[in-house]
Amino acid sequence: MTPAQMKDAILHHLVYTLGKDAAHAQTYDWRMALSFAVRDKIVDRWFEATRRTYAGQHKRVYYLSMEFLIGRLLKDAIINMRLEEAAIDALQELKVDYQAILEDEPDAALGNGGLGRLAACFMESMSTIGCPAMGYGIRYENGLFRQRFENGRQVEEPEDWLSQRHAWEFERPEVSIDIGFGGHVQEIGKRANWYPSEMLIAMGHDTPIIGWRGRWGNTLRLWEARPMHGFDLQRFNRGDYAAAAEPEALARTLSRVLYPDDTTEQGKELRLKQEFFFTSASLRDILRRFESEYDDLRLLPKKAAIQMNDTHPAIAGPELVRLLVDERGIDFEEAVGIARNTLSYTNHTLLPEALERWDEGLMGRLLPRHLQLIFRINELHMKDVGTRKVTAVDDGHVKMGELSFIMAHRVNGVSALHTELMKSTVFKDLHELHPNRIVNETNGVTPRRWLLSCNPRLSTLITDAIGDDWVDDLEQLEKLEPHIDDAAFLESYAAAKRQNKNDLANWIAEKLEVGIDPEAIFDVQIKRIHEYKRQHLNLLETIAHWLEIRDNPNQGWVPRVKIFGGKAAPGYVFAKEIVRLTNDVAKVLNSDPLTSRYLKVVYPPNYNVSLAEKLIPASDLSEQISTAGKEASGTGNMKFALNGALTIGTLDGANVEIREHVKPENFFLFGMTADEVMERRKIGGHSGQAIAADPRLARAIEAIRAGRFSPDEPGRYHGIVDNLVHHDYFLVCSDFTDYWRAQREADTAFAAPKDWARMAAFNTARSGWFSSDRTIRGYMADVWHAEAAPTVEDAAG
Ligand code: TH1
Repeated sequence: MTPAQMKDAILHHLVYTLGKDAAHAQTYDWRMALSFAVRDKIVDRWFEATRRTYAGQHKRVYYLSMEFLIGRLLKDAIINMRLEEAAIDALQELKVDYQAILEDEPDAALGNGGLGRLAACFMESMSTIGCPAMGYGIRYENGLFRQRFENGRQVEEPEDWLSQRHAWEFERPEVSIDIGFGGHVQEIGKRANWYPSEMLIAMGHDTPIIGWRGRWGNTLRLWEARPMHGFDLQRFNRGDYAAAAEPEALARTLSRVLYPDDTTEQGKELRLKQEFFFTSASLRDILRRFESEYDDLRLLPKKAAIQMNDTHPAIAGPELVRLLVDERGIDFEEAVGIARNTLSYTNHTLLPEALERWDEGLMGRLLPRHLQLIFRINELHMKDVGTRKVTAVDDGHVKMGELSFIMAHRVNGVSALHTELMKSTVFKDLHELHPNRIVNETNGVTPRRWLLSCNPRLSTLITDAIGDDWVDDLEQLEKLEPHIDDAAFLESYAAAKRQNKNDLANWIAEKLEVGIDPEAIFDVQIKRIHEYKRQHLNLLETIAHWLEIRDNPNQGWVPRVKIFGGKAAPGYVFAKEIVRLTNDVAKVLNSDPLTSRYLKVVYPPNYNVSLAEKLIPASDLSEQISTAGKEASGTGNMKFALNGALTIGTLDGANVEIREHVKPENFFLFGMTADEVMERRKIGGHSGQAIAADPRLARAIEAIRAGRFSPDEPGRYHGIVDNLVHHDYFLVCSDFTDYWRAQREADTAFAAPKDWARMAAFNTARSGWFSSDRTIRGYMADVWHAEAAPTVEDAAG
């Protein structure tokens, strides 16, 4: 596409799709016009991929996920379609600011954190590889809340990304599926009829996900809940206006909001309804498509692989069995076999507070037939393995992890360590009974968004050095290794980082009115706020460091900017206190004339995908400091390493594998191992001992306790202090001393800029393995038994 053609396409959409003339068009109008122009190009390729999948009778992968944290889509589409030059030139001629258009797009925040972002990276990688696939989820009207700070405290505001027209989706009223809840079951012989008491409609909305070079495109189908019957005209005519609108409002509640809890489980009825709503709609859509092509349901596992992203779609097991047995007359045991061979399950966490369990009473009320089937599935499994030791129903609860395991032919963990811990802890008994079921698929991230698009300076440098094959095959980054000994290359590498830091410093100055020194170490911790992720460990080290600088302000300290980003779940009190403490610490430190040129704290609000794209390319140090054994994988850790930030981290999740790849000397390791953590917890008074042994830690805790960061309310953080001193389940105090040591090692290393650049470049060169393309190939081979389809030729741009 030439710039002139692009310009025509933009103007065409401006006038005929948006009904605006160029003289009066706003940024929004230009953004929509550009999006539609790009979308047109995508559609042909997307159709072609669909045609080929049908024609070649390829196996399809169905990725069922409660969350797809896709973020902005315009730049991704432009880059993957190789339309960037055409778009920039066309807009220049039209005198429209390209960057402003990109920034105008709201983030599609249909996820909480890593689990949802992983699903988004997977969608992009499946399209890049040419794996015929479809993502299924919920089209939340309100995605993850917007975070604002008021006097340091987090305030949540609704996220209304759909208040403007969404340029990327196609509404599919013809794909409307009725979903039932409640009611009763009538058994007739071996089959049963379920008569739900409440019905609503799931309507599909399709977003094309285009792969790199436009060679393939898959669909993300998100369900919107709609009332079965519109509003009640009789009631309306009687003057009862609110009641007339009630059924509609009730149904819509189902796809209204994303639950804002990351790795914690609330056990709310509406959540179970959301889970069944999208899982059932997806399965019926899958079976409808399968039956349009094949007439033998026993072929299902050969032609479809259905992935359950965590246990949120775990009702897929019983629902698929129900659809096969009750609606198609297949024998129960055979149905369980077909379902199991089709389904697989990814576990993303071992935290007990995250494992879903549903009260039998609730389950029986909402899904009476499913509860019956769960009992039968459980009985059959116990009969098959010859033991009653493991069970999916226990103590009046349905345990969704066990149910998923029993109903899946493969169960995977998301990093090597996490997978081993699955085998030895949460799924120990099930693993012994099914030793081949658990496999590992270490997470990955898409290099298109997380390097090519977010870090153009580094991308250009890489392409100049080794060509651009790395974009399809990230392990080619290893070819950078010989360049790392080349002083000119290292200088350019450092210059790119420095320019990214300048950009970020300017942005922070403008948005937060805090001046930061681009020469300082940019030390970044961005992720959901959670005790196990230990933002408070980072804060304690910050405070201890501040106090030490104050003792001796003229001692040539290595300047540092601590950058935090992340949201706390609205009901998670401890996390919200950490948010407030971070803001309070920032206030005190940033205004301290003795220390502020050496140490600043910035906490931009509303951390999301777009902010990550700004922060990661400008980072020097990546904080991955969870208590060992608690972070299943992490994926931010990979994005940082790829963009040349060094990690300071524990041996947790994928940090272990990152360290192996980038080599121990290019990684600041600290802290206890997962085994040591388990041992340490057994020691009574472990935190008291740690505090007594480290005066720096004692002083930092005392500063918080005495109200140095909350002089107007000295007791504000006594909750945090008590937790640290008396409980400290996540062993913040016990890991502090070693963390401090590693931080000072980072200072020393940073003071030698050439060596630092070398280590950073080595991180980039060795991070190729963490591409989600590699992860997806792993799933295709070990879990889905699916092959890539022949893709179309490259988009010429
Ligand atoms: C995260 C894990 O905490 C993280 O370590 C991992 O990298 C990521 O998943 C992707 O695998 C999880 N997010 C959630 C969210 C919910 C429930 C459980 C998990 S685990 C709602």
